[in-house]
Formats: sequence, structure tokens, C-alpha cells
Amino acid sequence: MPRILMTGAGGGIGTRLRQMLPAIYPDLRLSDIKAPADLNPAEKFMAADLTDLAAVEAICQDVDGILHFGGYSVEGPWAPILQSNIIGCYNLFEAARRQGVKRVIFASSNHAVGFYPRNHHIGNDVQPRPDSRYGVSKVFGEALGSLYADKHRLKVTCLRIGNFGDLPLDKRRLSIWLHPEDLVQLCRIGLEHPAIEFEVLYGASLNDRTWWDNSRAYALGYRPKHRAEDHREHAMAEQAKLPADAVADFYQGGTFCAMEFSGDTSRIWS
Ligand code: 15L
Repeated sequence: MPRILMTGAGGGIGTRLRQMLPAIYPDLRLSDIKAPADLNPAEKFMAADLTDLAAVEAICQDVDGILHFGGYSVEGPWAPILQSNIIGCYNLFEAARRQGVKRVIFASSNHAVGFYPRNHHIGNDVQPRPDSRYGVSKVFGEALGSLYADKHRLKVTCLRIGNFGDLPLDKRRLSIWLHPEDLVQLCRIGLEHPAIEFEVLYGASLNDRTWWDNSRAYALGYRPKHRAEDHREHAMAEQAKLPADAVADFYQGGTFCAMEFSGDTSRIWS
């Protein structure tokens, strides 16, 4: 039975996956900087600050695969992104190598490519176009994954997660929505598929309005079950409450692109 470590157990994705993963991976070790308030006695938890390499090595001990959801999960100031997503991500890959972990699933983000316009259909081989400091940190994590796969034979799957949740929250999220059950499928592919060496896959459900070519995930057996358009009315009603924004509405990354934007607006309609 493989022992799986999940970092970021107290975060939005981690909290949900804590409920779903034990049925598939009973030997699940959870980690975060502090224990979730609702931790139950059956859950195995080890605290670790991602910036502390020795602590990260300790949580990686005797682990077969890692789901790395820990880190800073939105745009923010450089200092915490540097600590959690640059130094912390390095520590995670390096600790995995030192401890002989075989597989890592890295939670990348759509914001690694957020400055592609919405009218572009992009594959998993495009140049990164990060839309934020946060997006840059995800590009860095993907690059680290590639390095550790090529140099150290770690099997790495980077999931460019769209928007994780039970419902698509607005019009943009109809294109990038990821239902929790579909994320679990992608995690299983990363942890179990024999062909994995290094992969970048899009974390998206069955979204008719997708901007992404996720054929590699399908080739690896991904069969998402949840269709964004089934929730179109909800998403569009929520969209109607939002202000229009020329930059956010043009680019895939939405408001992450518009934050602090002082770019060339003449490119917006080109
Ligand atoms: C992300 O990467 C974030 O972690 C999440 O909070 C959302 O902002 C999501 O992207 C999104 O683009 O909707």
C-alpha cells in the first residue's frame, strides 16, 4: 500500500481532499504549517513549515508519493510568495529526492499561463505567460519539477489547476472549472500511471468553453465526470453581479491580469 503525503492539508483543496483520499490511499500523511482545527484522531498529521528543509525532509520520510498543495495560493506581496512558493517548493522537491520519494504531483495553476488571451486555445507546451508574482512562482515550480525529473528520475506531474470547487463561480470559471472528483482522478494518474516521467496537465473538468488542449491528460486515461455547462445559469447569474473590466475580461487569468496592470491596452483587442 503506497504511503502518500499531502501538503497544504489545511488549505481549500487540501481540506476537501482530506475527505476523499483516505478511501483510495488509506496510508495518507497530512501536513501543513499547523494542524487543521477539525483534525480527527484517525488522521495522521505532521506539521512542517515549507521554508525549513529539515522539517520538510522529516515529513517526506518513508513516503512513496507526494501531493504538493502547500504554499501561497493567490496573488500577494513578494515576501510570502518567495518563502512559500519559491524556497518552500525547492525544499519540497529536494527533500523528496533526498528521501527517495518516487512521485510528486505539483499543484501548478492556470496563472502560469494567465496572460494568454481567452481567444487562444493553448496546449501544455506553450511558453509560460504568468499573470502575477504567484503565476511566476508556479512557473518556477514546474521548472523545478522538470529538473528533478530529468536529473533525478523523480516522476513529476504538474497540474495547472483552473478553479477548484463544487460549482463554476462565474463566466470565466465555466472555461476553467475543476470539480473535486475530477481532481482526484488527475492525482491518481500522477501517482499511479506507469508512463509518467514529467507531465504538465490542465486541471479542468468537462468544460465546453475550455481554452486548453488537455489531450495529454485524456491520453493518460483522464475521463472527467463533471460538466461546467450544467451549472451555466448559476455561473452567469454570478457574473452579472461583477463589474466589467477590459483587462480581466480579455485574458485567461482574469483579475490576476488586471491587478497592478500598467501594460499596453492597445494589445487587448488585437
Ligand atoms: C488559483 O490558482 C487560485 O489558487 C485560486 O484561488 C483561484 O484564484 C484560481 O486560481 C482561479 O483562477 O480562479
